[in-house]
Amino acid sequence: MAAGPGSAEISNVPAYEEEHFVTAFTDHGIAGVQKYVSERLDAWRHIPLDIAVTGKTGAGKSTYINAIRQLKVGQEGAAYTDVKEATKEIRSYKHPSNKNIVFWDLPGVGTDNFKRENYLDQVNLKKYDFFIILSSERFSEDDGWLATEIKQMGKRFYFVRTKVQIDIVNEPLSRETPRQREEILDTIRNDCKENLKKHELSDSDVYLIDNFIPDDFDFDNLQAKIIKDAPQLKREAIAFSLSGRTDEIILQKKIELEKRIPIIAFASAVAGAVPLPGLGTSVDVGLLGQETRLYKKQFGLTDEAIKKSAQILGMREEELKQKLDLKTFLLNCTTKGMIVLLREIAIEEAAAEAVKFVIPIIGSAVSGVLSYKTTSYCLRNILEEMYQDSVKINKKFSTHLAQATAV
Ligand SMILES: Nc1nc2c(ncn2[C@@H]2O[C@H](COP(=O)(O)OP(=O)(O)OP(=O)(O)O)[C@@H](O)[C@H]2O)c(=O)[nH]1
Ligand SMILES: [Mg+2]
Repeated sequence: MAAGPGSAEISNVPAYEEEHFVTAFTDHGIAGVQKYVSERLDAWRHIPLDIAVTGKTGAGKSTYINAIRQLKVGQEGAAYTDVKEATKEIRSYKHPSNKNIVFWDLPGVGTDNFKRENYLDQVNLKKYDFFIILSSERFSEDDGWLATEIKQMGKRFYFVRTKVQIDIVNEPLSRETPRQREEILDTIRNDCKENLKKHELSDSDVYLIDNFIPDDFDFDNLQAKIIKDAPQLKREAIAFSLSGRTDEIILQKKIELEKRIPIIAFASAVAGAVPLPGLGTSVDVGLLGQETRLYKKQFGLTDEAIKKSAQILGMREEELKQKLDLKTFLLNCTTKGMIVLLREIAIEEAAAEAVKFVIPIIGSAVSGVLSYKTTSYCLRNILEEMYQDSVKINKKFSTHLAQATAV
């Protein structure tokens, strides 16, 4: 957009956000900016996302949805699965931490009830945002057909081969000279790719999973890729709703959280900031505390989450915090806590940051710019520390898992 009065150059606020800020301010003043920012920060919770899980009967569609929702058949709300054709009508399942993300459990293609020629109309493929095609054992003609139809509709799909642990367990039972795990997985992956290539779908990624071992194989990589591919708001919605604990997912969460910082810093500079006695600047500490709470939740660093992690690792909470040298559990997200933190984080450091920019609406007014810089400096520090803590816990989980499986 064209630069507004007194704003020659904007550095940190993305252009599409900036436009909204200026409109909100022009139309409704500071109250308008406050309203916009609060709605914008919460928007990810309300973005609808419809994910279709499709594939042949028995491929593991319903079991995959249960795995995402951490449920087993028989538990309340779990999808019904069976060793025979199980899902005979389309059902939807809400994501456990975001009711607007909906997984659609589609019946298997190619059964008597859902023949290929009627399948597309019966399941109304057009209504979904993207597709997860599950395939078990051999790549089938139906798999190739489904992938082609989805691609022709201009929609995205992820090709997933399920039940890979069975192949690994079967190997020594069936071969005189069993192959190593990686070799088996490569063989499966290459076979899927070759078959997709035959359907002119050579650019499709293939994910290998086992629904009963979601901590292993590509289960989390698939989720991370889905986030990367999604448009911005949907990407936030997925990233903030995931519960996976791989480095990749933690990193994706950090990337998405980082993008919110200029918005919060901007809000702090323009509206709602309270002067901080003795600090020479104003910061919206309420917003700062609210965002820090979100970080804690996202990185599994709430008191409750740390307690659960300690239990899984067979440690006492205090022991976990000390051994991993966790820093952020001390962070108090109340207004008072945030003011203490702001005092601790050298405000001069924030002010001295070399970034030169002018903020829309407030131009280069010293107080506004300082507030922006302080808020953004502070949030970036908190985010980095929490990210590091989360990575440390994740590493500990990985070694714990490796030790447990080695026994
Ligand atoms: N070992 C293993 N078994 C799986 C996996 N996924 C599914 N199963 C089993 O495979 C069978 C079929 O799974 P479902 O989830 O019912 O398959 P579906 O694709 O929903 O089948 P329909 O509803 O008939 O279309 C069940 O016995 C599951 O327990 C997996 O990743 N590993
Ligand atoms: Mg099913």
